[in-house]
Amino acid sequence: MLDDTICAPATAPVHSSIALIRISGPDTLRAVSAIFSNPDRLAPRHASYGSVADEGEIVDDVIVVFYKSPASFTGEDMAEIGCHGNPVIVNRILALLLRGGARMAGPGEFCRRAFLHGKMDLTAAEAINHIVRARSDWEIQAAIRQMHGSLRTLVTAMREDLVRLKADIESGIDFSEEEIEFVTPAQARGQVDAIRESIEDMLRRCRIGNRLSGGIDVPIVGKPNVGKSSILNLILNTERAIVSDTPGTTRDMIRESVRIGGIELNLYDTAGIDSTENAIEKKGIEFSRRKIESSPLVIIVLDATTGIQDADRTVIDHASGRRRIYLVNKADLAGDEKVESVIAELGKANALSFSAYTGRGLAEFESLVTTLLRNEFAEMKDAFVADVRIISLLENALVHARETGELLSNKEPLEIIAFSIQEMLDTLGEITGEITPDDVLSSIFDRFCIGK
Ligand SMILES: Nc1nc2c(ncn2[C@@H]2O[C@H](COP(=O)(O)OP(=O)(O)OP(=O)(O)O)[C@@H](O)[C@H]2O)c(=O)[nH]1
Ligand SMILES: [Mg+2]
Repeated sequence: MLDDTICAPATAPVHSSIALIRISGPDTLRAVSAIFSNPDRLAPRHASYGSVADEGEIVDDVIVVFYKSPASFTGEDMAEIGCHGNPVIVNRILALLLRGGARMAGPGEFCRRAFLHGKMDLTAAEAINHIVRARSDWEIQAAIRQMHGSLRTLVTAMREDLVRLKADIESGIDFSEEEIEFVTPAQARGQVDAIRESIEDMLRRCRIGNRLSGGIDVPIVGKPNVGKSSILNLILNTERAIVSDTPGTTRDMIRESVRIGGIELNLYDTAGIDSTENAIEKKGIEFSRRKIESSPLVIIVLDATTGIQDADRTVIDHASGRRRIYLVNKADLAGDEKVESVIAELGKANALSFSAYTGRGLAEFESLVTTLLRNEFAEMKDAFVADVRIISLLENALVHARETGELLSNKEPLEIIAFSIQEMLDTLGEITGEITPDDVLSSIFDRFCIGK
């Protein structure tokens, strides 16, 4: 249904300085002219000042920008009405547009129309959704690159290579009796291998993006009562976790997100790790262990007043092989000499004198986290903001690529090889949306906001 005209607020329904209403579809100019005081001034890509009135009563003074098809976001006639940022005003203007024959847009409907009119491919549309939802600087940058075609360019190039290879192979089929080989089996194998490697590389980059877009998991671990919950509260600057001098206070894992150095971290306050007979505590400890194993960075908290004990060594053992930061906590109580001896005993870098009470060490901690993660995730720079849809399509394409390679090696009939290449082509085509069933489109755009 592209012959109707849709409208929606593009800004959140809150009190703010300005709000924006979008309209798209063939009836845009008429619908806007009907409610705008200066319809004669509506020229494409010009901001026109005037007011919107409802039966003689002014609703608000507004700026209207009209976009003439096809030079608009959706590719259709479009308009944007900028009014004062009050949800009551926005709703009244929308009601007038609806009365004039427009209909409320569903989630992502503007993007969907842009896609259907060839204004963008699916990787760009999905990137726009990521730009709106991203919580880290790197993700915004990756999403903008993707909106500009970083992923599409690779997929398109790969498909062009495959189309050529398939044509060569099919020509081989046509002339098979005359024994003319357009491409030798070794050449074909080489080309398929190169494409398989490109798919593997794209998959790797998509997986990095997918893993990082939810934030990086960083558990705070240590034996009971060392100050893990106090440290979480300090970093978050709120009283999120219960702190008490009773060892074993934290039993359930607490997860809170925080941004450090432009990177989203999911901090986990965990149950203190110790040998315990208490069943509930044991479960909490088991969770902590598993979290350590699945996280790229672990914060190990030690109590400077007690020094390193057996329970601490157990924790340190659990985290071996992980990237670690040691916080030698309660430095305010222990005094510098004691703290230094604990740091010396650790004998490792990344140990900081810390106090959850005074905030000592917090700035150093934040810059250490940034440095460690910058190194660890240098790859962020070329990650794609792909979700499961793209990842599973790439996985399927990889299966077909391996299959095609084997068929070539086994000198299977050329028709079968050509068919396998076609499957790879179709799968890759779904990534950009060249070949995409309607229900897939709905499931993609339904996740967008209204007005997007
Ligand atoms: N003086 C001082 N006391 C601290 C510091 N950090 C924590 N404490 C105290 O140490 C006790 C334990 O703190 P928690 O934050 O509950 O420790 P925890 O590691 O979460 O403990 P469990 O959840 O039981 O494993 C509380 O009485 C805190 O007030 C610190 O830096 N200095
Ligand atoms: Mg605790």
